[in-house]
Amino acid sequence: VKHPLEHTWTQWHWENDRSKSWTDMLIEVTSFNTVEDFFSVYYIIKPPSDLKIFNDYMVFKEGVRPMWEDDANKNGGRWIMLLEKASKYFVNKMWHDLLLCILGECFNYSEQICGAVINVRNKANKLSLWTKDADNQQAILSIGLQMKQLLQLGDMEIQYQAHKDAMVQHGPNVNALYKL
Ligand code: M7G
Repeated sequence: VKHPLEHTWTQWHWENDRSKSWTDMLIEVTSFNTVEDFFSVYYIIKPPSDLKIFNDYMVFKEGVRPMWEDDANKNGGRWIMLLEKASKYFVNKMWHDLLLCILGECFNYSEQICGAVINVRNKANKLSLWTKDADNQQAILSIGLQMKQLLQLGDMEIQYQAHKDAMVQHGPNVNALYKL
């Protein structure tokens, strides 16, 4: 008997290809709703540390596309952590641990969670946790504090950015609504 997850989740992959638009570079890989099926996906695909620069993994609740435009994300935002000069081991561990936290419904406001993203980039990889409502201060702060505790981030900073701001601002200039 497999162990059911509370939700069905979808694994996505994004790979940069200059000839395509951002949304066309997004590929829906597979969905799973048990612990066993999650791990069979997790161990078949490459760990984030083996991805080329300009690749992303996304794991979102089924039915939520991992983009700002989706109804579940359009009023939301993300807690983001920069993984600068992090070892391969640390990058993979953070991605693994964040996935287990969302799949295992570890957050008090788990209904606010849309999904998790890892962006593999030149300067720094970025790990983020997407939430539904950028106006729900109580939920956002609770989720951020739990993310820091569960991932044992210590004094590593995480920032909350609204997707509405990320749509019009870029890179390091995106306004942070909260910092923890
Ligand atoms: P990024 O990949 O989140 O960060 O966004 P990066 O700057 O470290 O590469 C890079 C660009 O991808 C954005 O400026 C957008 O043009 C596009 N992009 C990223 N996201 C998350 C979205 C999205 O959800 N929807 C759309 N339409 N474009 C996006």
